[in-house]
Amino acid sequence: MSSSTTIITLGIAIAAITIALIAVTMSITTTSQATNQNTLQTSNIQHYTGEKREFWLSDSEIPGFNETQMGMPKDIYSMPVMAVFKGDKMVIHFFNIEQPGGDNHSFTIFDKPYNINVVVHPGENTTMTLDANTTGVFTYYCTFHYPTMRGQLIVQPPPY
Ligand SMILES: [Cu+2]
Repeated sequence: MSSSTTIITLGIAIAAITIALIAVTMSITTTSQATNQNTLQTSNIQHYTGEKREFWLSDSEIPGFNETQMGMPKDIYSMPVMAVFKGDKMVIHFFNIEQPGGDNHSFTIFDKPYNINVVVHPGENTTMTLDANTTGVFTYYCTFHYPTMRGQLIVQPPPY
């Protein structure tokens, strides 16, 4: 092999190695771009951020209920269940629809972590807000008309 042939062969070999290196580098770049894209897509998934949910609640009574015979009040809530998702902000409008001189009613939750106790007089109403930040089933009740006047607040896990 002459020295010029050796140089040419060496040159070709060096060129081939360079091209191979460039190809490998490009493929690494491409892979990392794909990884970045995947990361981006994952972080783009929407998580439930909660909604404002409004409720209109009042006192009511069980028709034909004999308080003396039953040994408990005839009073109940107009809604025995309120269901929301964790992350929701509840707005509860609570009405006492008694005639003047009638009973007081309360909306009370002492099941932790919720802590609320509001009394409304006959003919009056109030609006409460409650951040549903803990899942579970929680009892709401009227302190004046237990055990009939009560309901369940259901806070479900977020839908997505
Ligand atoms: Cu009551």
